[in-house]
Amino acid sequence: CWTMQHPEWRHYEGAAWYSRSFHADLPRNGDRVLLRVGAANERARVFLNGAFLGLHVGGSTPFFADLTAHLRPGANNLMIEVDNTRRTDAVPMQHFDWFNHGGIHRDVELVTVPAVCINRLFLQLVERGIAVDVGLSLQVDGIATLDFAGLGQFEINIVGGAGTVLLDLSPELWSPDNPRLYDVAAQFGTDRVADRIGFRRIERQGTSLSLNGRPLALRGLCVHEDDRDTGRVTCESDIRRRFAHLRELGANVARLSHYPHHELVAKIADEEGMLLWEEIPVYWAISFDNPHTFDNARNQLCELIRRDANRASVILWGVGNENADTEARLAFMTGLTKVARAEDASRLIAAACLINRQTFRIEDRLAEHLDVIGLNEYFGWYEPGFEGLQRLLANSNSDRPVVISETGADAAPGLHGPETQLFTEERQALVLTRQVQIAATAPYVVGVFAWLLYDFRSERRQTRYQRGWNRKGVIAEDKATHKLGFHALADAFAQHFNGPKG
Ligand code: GCB
Repeated sequence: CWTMQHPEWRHYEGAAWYSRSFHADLPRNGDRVLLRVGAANERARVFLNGAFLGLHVGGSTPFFADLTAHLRPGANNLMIEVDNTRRTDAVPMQHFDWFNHGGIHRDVELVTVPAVCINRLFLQLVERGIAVDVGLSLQVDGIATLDFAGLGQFEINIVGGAGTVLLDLSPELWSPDNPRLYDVAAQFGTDRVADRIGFRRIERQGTSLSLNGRPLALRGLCVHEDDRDTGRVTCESDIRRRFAHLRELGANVARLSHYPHHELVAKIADEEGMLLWEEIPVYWAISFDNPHTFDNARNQLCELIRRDANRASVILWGVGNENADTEARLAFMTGLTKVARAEDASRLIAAACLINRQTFRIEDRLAEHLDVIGLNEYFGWYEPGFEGLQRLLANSNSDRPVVISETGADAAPGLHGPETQLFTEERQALVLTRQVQIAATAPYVVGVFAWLLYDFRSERRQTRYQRGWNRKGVIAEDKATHKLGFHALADAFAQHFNGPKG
């Protein structure tokens, strides 16, 4: 992130150029050389040796550019222009409550692939076994093979570049208690794609959730991908520390707010047995009536789902956060639920909704298109007292599971005082305790996600306790200092929503 390179670049918004010269062997036998960019915030234009190769929009998902036609023997000059200018028609739009880091913030790789390569390998548990879906880069016919953990070698008939097969296997099921993964590899011609995949069933029945047929309650926290020193840039040890903190809290799920996080997060969650809610930044009042904005959101959703479709840890795709219930938003978000289901029928769809302030009920016309209704509410913080929450939950009814998808309070680390004093650690501890207790009384509420694990940078937060930081973390921005709220939340999770993990 250039925003973290020099203090004077911190608030720069606009275009910046990354350049690199590299030597590449010229591809043979029709091979192609692709550039893969893990993510660049927010639009990126790729040039090789002066030729424009393509534009990618969306700051958190991976994209490829085909370099083959413009590669030269000897030195090649790669340039990527990244622009983080906030726009009203973008996803997210120009207002959001996190820091607008600019730049290429994930890995950049050169990948050589044969002319016909595998670009989709999706395995999912279905009633009669495991369904395998393979897609190729060209519409050719042939036979692909699949090695399933050394347990068998299966053939997949490919017609017009795609093929499916049903494997008559009953794998040991993945769960947080037993994060069993299988090594799987598909081969077509000389191309081979390998993955480590877990198999589990996530379902809703009425107002309940189940994992592998056992009731599932969600003890969660939201997490931003933000680091005091590196911005949006993360690494394996940062991610493992995150999961260690979540486990200390007794949490079994993380909501990766409010955009796709690094792909390693879901891989490590698969390994360590943490459940995930992943989402795209359809956040606040984006341009719901603009078809280009919809295309952008749809593209980000597809890129996220295609990237993480094989991750057992991901149980929920989130299609939006806190958008008022208007006609345009309903059409836009319903459209996204359809896209998500068409891409991946094996997971549940959620969105973080708002309360209807007139009827004082959980009421949202999007609800009938969702599997899980998220409710962002801050009783005890933005609204004094908890009576409102009790009234709201008693007043509401739901035919499907509801989760509190955000709740919490700011606490300046080290600030102590009475529970009634805003910004104290005591206040935050009280809010988290009461919120979890009250939420647990509503039969249709199956979980709570506290807002959030770590304090994060947000320049719109400028009270004297915040100074550019959203302080609702139960741990400070050093990712080490535990606030009282951390222990209060751990205690509350030990008493509520602690049924079988599945
Ligand atoms: C919300 C938003 C989240 C904010 C949070 C807050 O409801 O979804 O992005 O950061 O409230 O701290 O107010």
